[in-house]
Amino acid sequence: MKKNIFALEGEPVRGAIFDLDGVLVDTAKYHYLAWKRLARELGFDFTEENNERLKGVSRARSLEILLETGGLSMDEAEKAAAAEKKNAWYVEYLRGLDESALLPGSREFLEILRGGGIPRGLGSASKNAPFILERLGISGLFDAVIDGTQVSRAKPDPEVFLKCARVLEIPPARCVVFEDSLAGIEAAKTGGMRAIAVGKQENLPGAEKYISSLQDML
Ligand code: B16
Ligand code: MG
Repeated sequence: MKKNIFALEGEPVRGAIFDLDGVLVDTAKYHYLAWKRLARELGFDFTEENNERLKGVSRARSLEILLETGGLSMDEAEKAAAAEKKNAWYVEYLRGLDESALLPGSREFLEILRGGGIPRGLGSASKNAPFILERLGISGLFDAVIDGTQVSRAKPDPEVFLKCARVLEIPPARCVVFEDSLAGIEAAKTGGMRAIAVGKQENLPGAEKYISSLQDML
């Protein structure tokens, strides 16, 4: 393995934490199909541009943004039912997911880290994360998986990444987080971690390094 695979200045990184959607896999299109279907049922159109606001955001908050877009309101029980309906459609779409949905370099980079003795964690807002990892055939490459069912505060709160670092038994300052959302970059930094952004600097200010996919880490 290369000496400093992360190519970051300062203290050597001892652990890597990955966001799921947008970093390891592109499930945004399935989220979009399901939200669009819900919007259609509610009587309005939800565009791809509208969908950008949902990336990295929790399911409950995503629904609020969708309702805002359509100029609608719901009580708590209606919201719970609508979110459940969207999720059932989303999970149905996920059944078509397989290894080919992995973003470039994902498996290879995880394997390089494993070979180099660098522990790997997952820190995702998605409550479907374990199922998605299973479908992608990469569950076995992680030492810790923290998902939306294990946190009470969504990104940009650092809870998901701090819990992950704790399970990996690595101090936050020695972990690097790979993220594609602004909320996620903020969460990593608030948690005292290093952040590598998958995306462009103008959209994701504040990271230490920018890559277009994990392929750039190979
Ligand atoms: P679920 P990440 C996030 O995953 C997605 O980016 C976001 O669009 C989604 O609303 C959220 O998970 C919740 O997902 O409905 O499956 O619980 O980027 O944090 O891996
Ligand atoms: Mg993401």
